[in-house]
Amino acid sequence: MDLQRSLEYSELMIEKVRGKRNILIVAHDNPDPDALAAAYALSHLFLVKTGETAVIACGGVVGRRENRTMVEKLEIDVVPIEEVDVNHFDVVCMVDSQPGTGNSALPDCCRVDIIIDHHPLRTTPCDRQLIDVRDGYGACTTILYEYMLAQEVYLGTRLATAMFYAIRSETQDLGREWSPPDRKAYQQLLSLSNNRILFEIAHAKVPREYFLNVNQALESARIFHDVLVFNLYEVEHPDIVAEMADSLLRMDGVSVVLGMGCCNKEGVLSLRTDREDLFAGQLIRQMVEGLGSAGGHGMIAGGQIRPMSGNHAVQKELENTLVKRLLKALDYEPVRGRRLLGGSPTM
Ligand SMILES: [Mn+2]
Repeated sequence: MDLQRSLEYSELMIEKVRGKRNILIVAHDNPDPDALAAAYALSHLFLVKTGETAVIACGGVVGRRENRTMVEKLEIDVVPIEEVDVNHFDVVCMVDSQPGTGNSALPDCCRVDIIIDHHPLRTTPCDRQLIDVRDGYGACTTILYEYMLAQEVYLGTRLATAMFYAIRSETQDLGREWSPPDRKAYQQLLSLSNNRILFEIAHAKVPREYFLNVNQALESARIFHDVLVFNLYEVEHPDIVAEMADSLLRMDGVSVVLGMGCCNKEGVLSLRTDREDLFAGQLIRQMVEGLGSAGGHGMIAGGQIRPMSGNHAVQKELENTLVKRLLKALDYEPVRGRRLLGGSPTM
């Protein structure tokens, strides 16, 4: 942990919002538990230290049932960014993302005063901006946990549970891209968390569409060398693509998964790998060049294709293009995909 740095940054941030009536905290679109908990924690820090109430906003939807249950049970107040006037705020903060990387509905022209993130630094810092980007951290929430420690802020059960669940899901229980500070935060937050609520979140009921998506992921899955590709086509919310990608990475002999879907005329891409010699964030950016935007970490990355045609044939064509680019980036021979279910090679 870097408590000295956390103390300095949190101090500067608190001073920046002190006396400001209108504070906005933006999480990335279709927020995951890490973005939600980091925003929740930052608003709590500001409330305790300055008495100011911040508004938490994001684009897209809280899609996964686990995440919706987290928001409901832990009473995290998130509003759609379309419903707020971003020009109305004195201070704008961004968590778990950076301006100009394509995963936030916050207009690019909007001034961002505070950025807290754990993705590689991509934003160009400008004057008087406070940027705490620690790309060695597995979860953005861990940075916020350090702020809480440094500022000696008491963590209630709800906030602790949200933060614990965030680190747990982001690092897959400290199995993926975790750092010693994540481990420490995870251990300390566990003892403060409500395990009954944690169970309710992790075992949330899912609708029938969920299983239709599972079926589509399996039916469409093709394997090229150690790369598995699936296409869900139209989905109700983008998170499902990432969820299926995580799950299919368990397939024997597969070490890279590319998942695709389309939501509200936007293509949704998800890339997963368990190979430590690859950097998923860079791979996906190479793949979407000229087609959209993307970013991520070493083992998990995501992208957006804008605009995306609703036509299946066009979407299939895009899939072929992305597979070609991915195989090339990995230095693999072009091959025909083998169906995950079924013996004979097709397509
Ligand atoms: Mn994150």
